[in-house]
Amino acid sequence: MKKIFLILYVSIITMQLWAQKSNSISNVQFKIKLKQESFSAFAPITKIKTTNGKTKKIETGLESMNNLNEQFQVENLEALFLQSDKFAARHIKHGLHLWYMLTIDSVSTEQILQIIAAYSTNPNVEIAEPVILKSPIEPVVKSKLVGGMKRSGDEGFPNDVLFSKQWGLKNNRSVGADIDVQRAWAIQKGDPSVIVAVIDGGVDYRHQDLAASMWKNDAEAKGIAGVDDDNNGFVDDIHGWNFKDNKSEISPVDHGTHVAGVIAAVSNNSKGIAGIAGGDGSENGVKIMSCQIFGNDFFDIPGGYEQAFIYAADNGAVIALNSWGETKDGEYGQSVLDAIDYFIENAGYDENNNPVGPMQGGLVVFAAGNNSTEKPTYPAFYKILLR
Ligand SMILES: [Ca+2]
Ligand SMILES: [Ca+2]
Ligand SMILES: [Ca+2]
Repeated sequence: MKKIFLILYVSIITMQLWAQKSNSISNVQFKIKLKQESFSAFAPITKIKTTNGKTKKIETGLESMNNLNEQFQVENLEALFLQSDKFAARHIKHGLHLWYMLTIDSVSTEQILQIIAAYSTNPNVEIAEPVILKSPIEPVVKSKLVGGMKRSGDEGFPNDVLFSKQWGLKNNRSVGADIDVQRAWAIQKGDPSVIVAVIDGGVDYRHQDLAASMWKNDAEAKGIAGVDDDNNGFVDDIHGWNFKDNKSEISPVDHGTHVAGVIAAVSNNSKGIAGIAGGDGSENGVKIMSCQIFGNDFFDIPGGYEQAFIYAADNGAVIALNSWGETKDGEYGQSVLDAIDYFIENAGYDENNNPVGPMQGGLVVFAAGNNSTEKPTYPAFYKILLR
């Protein structure tokens, strides 16, 4: 399996010059993590003040937090992570149940930082942090390099019509410009037991070069529409989940589809490109689970990032592929890192901690960005990731 990791790791290196959008944090939402000892008394309910009939009052069972909620006119307070009966024990072990997202009326950046500071000093709060906006890492330079030049002995594989343009995989003109993929393919071309979660824009799961590589949740595919057939908390999640709109239908997005194609476009099918782990022509490459966090508009979806890692781990993915980053250099959301830690520790295990799938423990890959900066950009800078 290490060979698969290497193949995917190298695939990230091949991604070209990238840029990131300007720094920013949400002006309407922020996150808190309760202290464990405060959780038993925490019981958030929303009341509507009768004085004017409009102002919401979020009561929590914790007096000092009620006061903060009232002072800053908190409009909504809800769990950041979906509660799961099946995986409750390991969710609680990782403290996922302690995270909440709070929503207020839009304020200035300076004001929301002051509000977050006030929550940080509350005796019931372990962490209060902003929602740092994220953006996909996008190509900004087109290469004129060419590739696909086969060596003697390579004849016949792969036969994909666009392989000659995949200079990042195979290139005999510019030394070091490729990943010399055919040497890797001599060892391993992919493995359908490996499920790769593409946490990105939605993957075009009907695409002629991707349809056969999509992960399929059989219980839902063969189940009843509108029913959560596998009782995983997500209704009709056949190929993944659309966290952007919180629904089952995946909206195809160029960026996510591109990333999925690099990994697992069906190889040797005479169509399109060859995926790096797209199999040998028998549709036996790795499988793609689409965890959609971006749309074509690339707006940030607070909360979906964290939840995507949990969904992926709890539903069989063992590799999480990410081509996005925080837009604020050097800063990160601890909730995102907690979700990454969860994936790394729990992927490949069932709810009873029994090994399932091709490997135990998940591998998280992030694009490091390529904007010629020495500044750390998270989550790629997180020390336990491949990047
Ligand atoms: Ca389901
Ligand atoms: Ca269903
Ligand atoms: Ca192909």
